[in-house]
Amino acid sequence: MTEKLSAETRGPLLDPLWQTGWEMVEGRDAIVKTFKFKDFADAFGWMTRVAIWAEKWDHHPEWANCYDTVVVTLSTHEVDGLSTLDAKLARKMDGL
Ligand code: HBI
Repeated sequence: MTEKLSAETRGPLLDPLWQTGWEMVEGRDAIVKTFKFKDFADAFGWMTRVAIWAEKWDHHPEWANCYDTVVVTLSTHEVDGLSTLDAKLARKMDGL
């Protein structure tokens, strides 16, 4: 069963993400980041690579793409907030 990150455990997991441009969503236990790419093809290619990991981990982003930009929000529906899966997928996205 996926657990919601507690106030005690979330620090070490989330702190590195603030350094790479992730932020908390106002009024929601979720994180958001805007990714910019060279063009649409690059943005879509990156989304495709992310999608493979999302399927593998059964954990999917909420995202919107406009040309060279992808705005990504991560949260875990099952716990209505952040879980380790969100931190894991965020780290993967930063590395792709
Ligand atoms: N993706 N972000 C997110 N949060 C979830 O809770 C989630 C998901 N993808 C698939 C998934 N849960 C399934 O495990 C459940 O819909 C059954």
